[in-house]
Amino acid sequence: MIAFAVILGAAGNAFADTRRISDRGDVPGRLDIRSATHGHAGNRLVHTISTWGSWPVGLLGPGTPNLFALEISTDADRALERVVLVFSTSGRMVARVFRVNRRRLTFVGSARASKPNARTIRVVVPGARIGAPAGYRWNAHSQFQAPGACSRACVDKAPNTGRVLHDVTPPTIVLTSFPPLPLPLIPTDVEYDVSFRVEDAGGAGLRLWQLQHRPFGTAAWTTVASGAGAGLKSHHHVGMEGDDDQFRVIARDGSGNVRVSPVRTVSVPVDDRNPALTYSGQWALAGAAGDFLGTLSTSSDNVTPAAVDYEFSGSFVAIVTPAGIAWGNSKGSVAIDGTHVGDFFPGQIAEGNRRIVFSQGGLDPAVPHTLRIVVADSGTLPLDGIVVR
Ligand SMILES: [Ca+2]
Ligand SMILES: [Ca+2]
Ligand SMILES: [Ca+2]
Repeated sequence: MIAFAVILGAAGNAFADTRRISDRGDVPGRLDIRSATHGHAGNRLVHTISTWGSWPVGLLGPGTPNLFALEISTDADRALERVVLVFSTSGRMVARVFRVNRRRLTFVGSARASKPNARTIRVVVPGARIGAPAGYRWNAHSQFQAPGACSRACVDKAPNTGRVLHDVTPPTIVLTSFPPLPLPLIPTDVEYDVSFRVEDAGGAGLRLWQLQHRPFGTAAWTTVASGAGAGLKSHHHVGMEGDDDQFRVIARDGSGNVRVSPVRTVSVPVDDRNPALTYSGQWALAGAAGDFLGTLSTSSDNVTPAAVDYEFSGSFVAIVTPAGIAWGNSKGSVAIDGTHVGDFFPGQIAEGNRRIVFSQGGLDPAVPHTLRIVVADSGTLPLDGIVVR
């Protein structure tokens, strides 16, 4: 069905990283290449090839050896894995994708071809047609035959030697020290480390990563750390009690592909020993290395009964305690603005690290609120900190 032979190149792989390939007027005939481009929209690969002179669609008709081609190497060696032939039939541009095996072509499927102007072809190839690589190396090819200088076919390539990289895959970002949403990370101190891993696939390499920060509830991001290399990164953040820090990571590869990570929120509690908390009744101060700031207030006084009050502004408030069985049947009774909103039972939560044991959202952030926790049952009630957002 394809009535012509393709003069396949044996070019090596160049490491150029340009989106546009320029080529001189270096070959006789009407298909002398002037430039070629690559780009991608999602997994659709977009290529153009432009000539120095104009030519009619019918010049590339079946039964002629005249055509354009994309020669594609999807792995590390020099051999081609795919070739996309662009020619015309019945006055329409068509593109056909072939698998190349020792210079034998096997039809894979069609691609979309058009002729946006008198000198240019444009091809849109689904990435799956060439094996969905993260990146590939390619060159443009034209061949033209006519009596005279091109009686034995004139072949032009861009670039004339080697191939150019088309990296179609943005870097990957793994937020290694950030827990999954929706629970916020609760650090043990107002200073803490965040870490993440950035890697690139597709051949262009990681060019830039940026760790960005903003206070919860604000719009603008500030870059707090950046660098050029791939790998595991760590950043030491210095915050304050009551901060809600949001972080994200942006990574760009050498071809301009960009990835933006999900946003992670780190909530620094207001400590149980913060002067803004007022205690009544009998409270003791304990605490170990695992507690926020090493402090933990406890009370068994359900007779008086003991209580703690905290005024805050925000739409969300949460109570942080170490979970575990050490607290017996203790019950904390929670009121906001004088209304009982629920209870928490620290002794019924499986042993583990400190965590949010009670939370309430949907509050009006425009007005101040009062949180009151009352020791409401026998056992020892622990309080490590309070989170407000
Ligand atoms: Ca040329
Ligand atoms: Ca890439
Ligand atoms: Ca504490």
